[in-house]
Amino acid sequence: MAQFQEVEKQSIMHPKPPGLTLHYGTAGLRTNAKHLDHAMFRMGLLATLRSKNTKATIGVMVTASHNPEEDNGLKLIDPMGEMMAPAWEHYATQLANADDLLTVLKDIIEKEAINMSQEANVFVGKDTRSSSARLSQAVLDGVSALDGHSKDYGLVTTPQLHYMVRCQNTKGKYGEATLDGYYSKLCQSFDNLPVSKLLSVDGANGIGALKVREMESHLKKELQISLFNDGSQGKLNYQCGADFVKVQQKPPTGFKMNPGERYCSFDGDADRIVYYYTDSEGQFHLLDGDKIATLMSTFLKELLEQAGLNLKVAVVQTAYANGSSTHYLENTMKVIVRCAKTGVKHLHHAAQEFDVAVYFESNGHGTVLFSEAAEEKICQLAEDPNINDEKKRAALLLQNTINVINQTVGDAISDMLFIEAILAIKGMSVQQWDAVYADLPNRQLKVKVADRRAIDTTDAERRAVSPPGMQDTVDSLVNKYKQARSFVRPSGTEDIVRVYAEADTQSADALAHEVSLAVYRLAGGVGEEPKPLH
Ligand code: 16G
Ligand code: ZN
Repeated sequence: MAQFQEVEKQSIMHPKPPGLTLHYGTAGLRTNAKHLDHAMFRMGLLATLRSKNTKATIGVMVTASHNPEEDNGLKLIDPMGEMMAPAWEHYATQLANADDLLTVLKDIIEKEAINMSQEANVFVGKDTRSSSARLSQAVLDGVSALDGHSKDYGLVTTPQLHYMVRCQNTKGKYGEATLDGYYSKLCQSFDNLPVSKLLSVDGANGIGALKVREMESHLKKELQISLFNDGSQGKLNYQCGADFVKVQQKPPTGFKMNPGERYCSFDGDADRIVYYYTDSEGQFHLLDGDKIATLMSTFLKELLEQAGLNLKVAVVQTAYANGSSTHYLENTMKVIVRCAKTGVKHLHHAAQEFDVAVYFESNGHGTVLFSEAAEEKICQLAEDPNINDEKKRAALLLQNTINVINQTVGDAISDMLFIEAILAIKGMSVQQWDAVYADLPNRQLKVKVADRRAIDTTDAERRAVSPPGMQDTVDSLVNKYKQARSFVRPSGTEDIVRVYAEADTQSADALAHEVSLAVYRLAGGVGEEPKPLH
């Protein structure tokens, strides 16, 4: 077939470095940008096949998110704007590593019974990394090698590309598949909300900064944004951004904070956000994904009650969610809480089972999902002329919330607008938000092992089923501490085992260390034995 000849010819321009193995992991492909050209070309091929297979537009985002600027990677986006179905991740890995490209390609076509004469459409976007332009061209080459149509959105945030894909495949029902469409949808609903405060935004020197700037003209005066780490000087994700702030528990380097003011940080592709402030004693306070989920779910639950709508609100977290947040949500707010495996797609999937579900990872990636039935009920109520003012107000606020939220994936820009609206509507300061519950002291550590697959987990990663004795040891260590919890899991992005521990005091550090030692001894630790933190 002519198509395959074209693939063969073009693939010579995108050779695979010998001996390199890539893995399509939790959030797509990722490695040093130098080694990615062939993989990008091949993912262009895969996206085209996926498009033929689903008879819908597929998205390809070139980014390595919160990772160093020297890295790059790619995320594939399915028709409704969700991350690519796990069954296809395996094909992505196979294709990226194939020595005989055509054989693997034909194999996928046969297995999925893909009609090669079906039209294909692929949307492509990229972040601000210096390698992204070249790598996104390789993706476009892959699409055209299989006769697919492509649309290059150029510089966009990851969630913006997710949004475009969904708009396209719902024929505009979700919105217009342009940046203008995105800003108008989010900002229009925002216009109806009372907001008028200053917020400082750390753009991680990345795409989020460019896009916040672009959005400002749509925002009118409701929200005053002061942008820092806007990419004009600093390096992407370096000493700044959501991941740095969350992991280091401190503000971006070199940035002076005013006590009591609100700050937030995006990550390098603007799909994560965390908030923070310093108090009058200069103490730093972080409001992570757990605090954000609490704020959003509380707000939504109250509005649904005021509107008299019988819709269930759930919060989906991961094992990393601070125990205090889970306790508060279950016992004080009385919302349903579910725990999912780490990785956005797992949370998203779990959230789809509820009327209204807020999902967040502690690291700041999250959004809200409304079921179709829930959206319909809310819209009907908002248009009902026979309801009282309180119900009307609640229904309209819920309707605006649906529009301000990017339901396809966690979106720093959309989350920021929603959080700002909630704080304004409730007349709540960042300190009051923070005071809703107090985080339990916690610690995360990494352990190097010969093979991280030695650890296998169950119960949304909260319990280890192998190696033998691992979970019993963790249990007995946890028992020595008060209000303690700990778990171990193999990382999905690095060749290590992660350890998490929390307790009523900073003795969480000691617990995390003891559990690390147990991992080192029972799961084939390599290098030096973990040392105590203090
Ligand atoms: C990826 C995931 C993130 C998760 C992290 C865990 C997406 C878009 N990103 O970055 O959600 O928290 O992996 O990494 O799914 P780990 O497995 O190394 O702990
Ligand atoms: Zn990201």
